Amino acid sequence: MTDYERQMRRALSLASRGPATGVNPQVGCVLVDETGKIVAEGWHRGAGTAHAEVDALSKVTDARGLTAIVTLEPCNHTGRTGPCSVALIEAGVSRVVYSVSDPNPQAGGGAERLRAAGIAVEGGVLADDTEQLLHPWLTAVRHGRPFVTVKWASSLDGRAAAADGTSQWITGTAARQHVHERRALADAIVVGTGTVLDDDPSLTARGDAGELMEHQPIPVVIGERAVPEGASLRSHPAGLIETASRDLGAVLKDLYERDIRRVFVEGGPTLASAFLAADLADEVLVYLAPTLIGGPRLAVTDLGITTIADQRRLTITGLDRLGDDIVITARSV
Ligand code: AOF
Ligand code: ZN
Repeated sequence: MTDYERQMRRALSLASRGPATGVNPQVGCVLVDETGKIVAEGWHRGAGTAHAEVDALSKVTDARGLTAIVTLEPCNHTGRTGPCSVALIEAGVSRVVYSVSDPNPQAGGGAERLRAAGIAVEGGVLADDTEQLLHPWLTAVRHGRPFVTVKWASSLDGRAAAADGTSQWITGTAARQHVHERRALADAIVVGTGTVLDDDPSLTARGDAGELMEHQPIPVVIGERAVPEGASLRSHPAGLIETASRDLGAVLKDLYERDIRRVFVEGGPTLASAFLAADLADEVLVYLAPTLIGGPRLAVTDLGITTIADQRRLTITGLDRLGDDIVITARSV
């Protein structure tokens, strides 16, 4: 491992201290002297707070001649805070080493601006690691819509409910707790009105003892029927977004404009299938219970695929046992 890689590893670990949700990415930065010693560390704590580079720079009195190792290309814009490229130039650093280019069209161009100011700039260090850490954020910004996880729970034979519609409970408590942890990694939870009317879900992210987690994604209900006055969702701590649009691409674009970068689609089969059919699912999260139900209530319905050549191949990125159940994460290739 080179020195830059070792220092980038540290910057990545600092980055992961920041919030995984919200409009801004997790970013870390270390400043090193000419002997390779880390003299300052910084990380980003969420939108509106200092960027990682500025946080690190604030820890030294004189940054002249130092090298900045940063997990994302320094930004070049004035957003909620000023441009990091300019902060690094003014501080007098002599070299900037970053991992992944910033795909945000408003913020990009930092590397060029630094080079134009005579600073040595190198990108791509530990790029695979950063791509993995920031996968949902990078995917969202590259597509200009939130990263979409579609979740369902089913029997081993792929059913989400029995013929009469009863579905509680197919999976066990460990799987259900896992769902809460995954909800808390999203900015929004999306459901159809059918699920709201049938189940009256609260859609909060709760811990083992039923307590509310610190971060609560906002519920988004898609459908023409209104959410009833007394519905549990009406007292959700993060508020409620309702939309009657059937155009899922337009719904996602609207959510992106509201600074939502990660959505968790939770129900039910009709909505999950609509996201899958529209090719708007970046990831599926499938809970499989060792039970057989049979019958017509499939977890995923028609995807518009009529011949095997059109099947949608995925790559499995995660596989775990949760009590008696299995959880599989898979992504589009
Ligand atoms: C960096 N370092 O630590 C972060 C960056 O609204 P702002 O000012 O917070 O800018 C947000 C954008 O800046 C964000 O979308 C991303 O492109 C970049 N984030 N850049 O150099 C950081 N958090
Ligand atoms: Zn910045």
